[in-house]
Amino acid sequence: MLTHVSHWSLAPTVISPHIAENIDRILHAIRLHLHMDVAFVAEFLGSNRIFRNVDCADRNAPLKAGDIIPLASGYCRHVVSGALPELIADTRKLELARSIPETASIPIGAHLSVPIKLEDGRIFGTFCCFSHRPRPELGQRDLDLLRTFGHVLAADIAADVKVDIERRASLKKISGAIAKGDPQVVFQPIRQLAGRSLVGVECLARFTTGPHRPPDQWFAEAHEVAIGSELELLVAQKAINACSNLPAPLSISINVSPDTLTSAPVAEALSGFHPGRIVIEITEHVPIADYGPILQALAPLRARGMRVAIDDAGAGYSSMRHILDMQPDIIKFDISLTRDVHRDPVRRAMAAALGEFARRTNTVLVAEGIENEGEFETLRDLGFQYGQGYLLGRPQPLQELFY
Ligand code: G
Ligand code: MN
Repeated sequence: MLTHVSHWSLAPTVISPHIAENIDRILHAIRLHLHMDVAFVAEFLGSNRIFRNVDCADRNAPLKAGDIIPLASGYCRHVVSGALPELIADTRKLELARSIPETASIPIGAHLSVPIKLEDGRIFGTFCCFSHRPRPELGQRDLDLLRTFGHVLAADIAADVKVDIERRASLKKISGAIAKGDPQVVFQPIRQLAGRSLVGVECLARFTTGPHRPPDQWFAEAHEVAIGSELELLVAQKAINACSNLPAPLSISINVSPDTLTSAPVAEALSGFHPGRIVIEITEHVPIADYGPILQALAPLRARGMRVAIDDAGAGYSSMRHILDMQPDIIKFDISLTRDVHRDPVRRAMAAALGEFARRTNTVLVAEGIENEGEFETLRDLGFQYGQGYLLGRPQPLQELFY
């Protein structure tokens, strides 16, 4: 769980594909122009260098993209510190160059290297090329060419570095919250409208760590940095652990996004509780382009007895298409439709229509966000079987629910 989070700090910068292609093209052109054997871009990573892009004349390259070599060995560190010049036409003539093991082992006869400096002065890494044989004819103009392209590379990479810095800050913030025990899970009762007896609970995430903001903003940020699904499944697992003694036949409803459903080990996260008492609430914040993969991911879970609910029906992206294409067992009537339903004939008409739809299709309806008796009675009289909301119970720790 959350493996991405624990390794974020030592990961190389994420370079976007079109920038990586640009770098490859520049390396290739420069290497041919200067008649060198190898050209590369290396990123400094703590005490290591990682070779990001390598262009090489022969197939048995002494280096390949992805190789990680300590900064302590090789030329880069010495060039950046000024101990070695950026242009070395003949490595045999410099004692420090001769003392570097790679000079003999690769071998390196001539070496050109410029630091890739970002706007803030930070050094991303180096842009280098070398030839196996000494190249006494190399001069200032060749170095200037490398420098010029070094600036082009730095400008290209800078945009990705900026995104990467923000990404790391988000990961740090989220992993910090997780380390402090977030997200915590609270449980909101779902009750029968006739008689108000408890039928299940919806598991909801809560963050106690700052910045203080609603859980959906935490999830949105986590999805932006590709750990949204891990966070969702962490909540699911915590919820299931907390519910191990939930009396039968009470159900637990767990919020899962379509993205998580199609890309993460949902079945594994939901194991450990009676599948027939699990409801998967499909929560959507972006339009769904293709329902095929979602239906495919749901099929084995449904086969084990889990039920599917469409969350927030009638709001935003949770459209009629969801209902038609996913054929849910449960439709959750959005809070925005519940609000003032007793006073607003238009909302009442919508509730009545959805009620009729549910009866004809044998779907269970749950009204969300019921806050007062007026809303409660109106929905009950329109044939809604179930509801939740502050009137019927706040989201709360499970023990308090049975207290
Ligand atoms: O999208 P979803 O329906 O899963 O989100 C439910 C959210 O709505 C939870 O954060 C919960 O705390 C909140 N909520 C639950 N009941 C009520 C209610 O009666 N009124 C309001 N305003 N919010 C509610
Ligand atoms: Mn929900």
